Amino acid sequence: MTNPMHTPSIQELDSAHYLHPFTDFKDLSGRGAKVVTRAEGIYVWDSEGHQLLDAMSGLWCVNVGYGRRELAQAAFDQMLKLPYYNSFFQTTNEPAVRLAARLASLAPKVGDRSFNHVFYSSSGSESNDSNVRMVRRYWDLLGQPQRKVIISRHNAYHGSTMAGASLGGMSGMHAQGDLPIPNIVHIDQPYYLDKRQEGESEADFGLRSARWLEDKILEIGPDKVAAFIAEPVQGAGGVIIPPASYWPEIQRIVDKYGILLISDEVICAFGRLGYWFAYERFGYKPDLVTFAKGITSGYIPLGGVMVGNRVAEVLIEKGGEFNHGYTYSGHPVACAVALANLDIMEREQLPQKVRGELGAYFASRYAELNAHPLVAMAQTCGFVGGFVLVKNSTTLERFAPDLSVGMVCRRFCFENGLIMRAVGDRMIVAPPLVMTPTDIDELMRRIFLVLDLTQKELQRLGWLSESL
Ligand code: PXG
Repeated sequence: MTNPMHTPSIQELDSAHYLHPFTDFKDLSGRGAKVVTRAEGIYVWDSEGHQLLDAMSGLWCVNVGYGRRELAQAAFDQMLKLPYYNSFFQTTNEPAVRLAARLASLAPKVGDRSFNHVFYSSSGSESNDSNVRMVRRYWDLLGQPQRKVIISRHNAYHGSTMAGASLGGMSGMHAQGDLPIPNIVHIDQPYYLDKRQEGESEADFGLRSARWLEDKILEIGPDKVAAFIAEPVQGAGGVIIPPASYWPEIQRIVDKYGILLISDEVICAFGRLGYWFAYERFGYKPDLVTFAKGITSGYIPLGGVMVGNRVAEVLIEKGGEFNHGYTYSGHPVACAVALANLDIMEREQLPQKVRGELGAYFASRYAELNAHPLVAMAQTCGFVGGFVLVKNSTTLERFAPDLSVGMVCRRFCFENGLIMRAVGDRMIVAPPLVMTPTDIDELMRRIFLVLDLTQKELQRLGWLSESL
């Protein structure tokens, strides 16, 4: 099972041939990648036998946990029956059809915004490219081709393709690719800790930050704006949970100007926030919903867009041929795995658990982190959580960004059997939805341990006073 002798040769081949995503290739090649060899439940193991509690569910995706034989069986059976066929030339396949119907039945109907159609891809990035194509086509078909601009938010993550990275608001990505592509603009994110004014309540901040959308629409000209895209809770940007007043005000604004609302739920759907789709948690009415990751719990790539009736009716009734699609749109094996994954989630009532007692237990245990002198604003929303590492938890004094305190903390995580992500000075988690209360206790024990070690290290480095 574990063969420590093997690790250096894998690492050598890795650095000789494998260019990793979002990685400084030379730096990694110097230190050697951690070789992850197996996983079960909420734990992964590396090639040296270390066990790590995976509080990131892989990359926000392994919602039902690792080692689910049913998902392997579904893939095996489907591969033998029909491993692949396309849906381009007036053909279809049963898993893709069944999954589309199942998704339509799971998506809550809100007014005229019901969801009866699905467009498939293999990833969140591709799905957001499809969104750009559908949004543009929609306005063209309605005789408003000048409506081209899609508004997004700084620090958003919408993928890594040209359109996905442009929709995203990551400055590092824009800088390397001459992005964004034309007609994509950004407003600020609703991050209370960073953007609040002196004495401003969270509720007031929620309204003010939503109105940055209205300001931008008026600046561009309302007749030129096609859509607004946002994650219900910003994930890769650091688990930025918006104030409760934010989404209702966004809804008022998109309705006032008639622009389309795209909810990018690649992270937030499929139980992550306690609902099948996250817009239900916040009560807004999107026209398009991006999904990926949790649809198959990451066991096999699959993504897509839930297309609401407002858009679908125009594309179907007026559109003629839609010149867009992927080889793997509606891949039968991926769709069969997704169906089996939804079966597990339904049978084990994972969304209900996350929005019920289990989510409440996680929220209350996680909030205990606020008592730690290094921590501020520890908060969860469903099964995502984040806090800020601060110099002083009373005054909320921050560390200088160039100290990379998050990376110091993350090093202790790895050394102490915990996978927790650092985003600047924020530490974030998105644990598998199958965590039991005992697992949550173990997660908290490990987080407190790494915080104590981080505190000692920051004091040793002289970045933190000894008196805390
Ligand atoms: N939208 C959102 C909201 C995402 O979180 C994508 C789109 C793109 O999905 P694909 O399947 O094309 O990767 C994502 C992906 C991180 C991290 O560092 C997050 C993602 C991907 C890679 C890294 O937290 N989210």
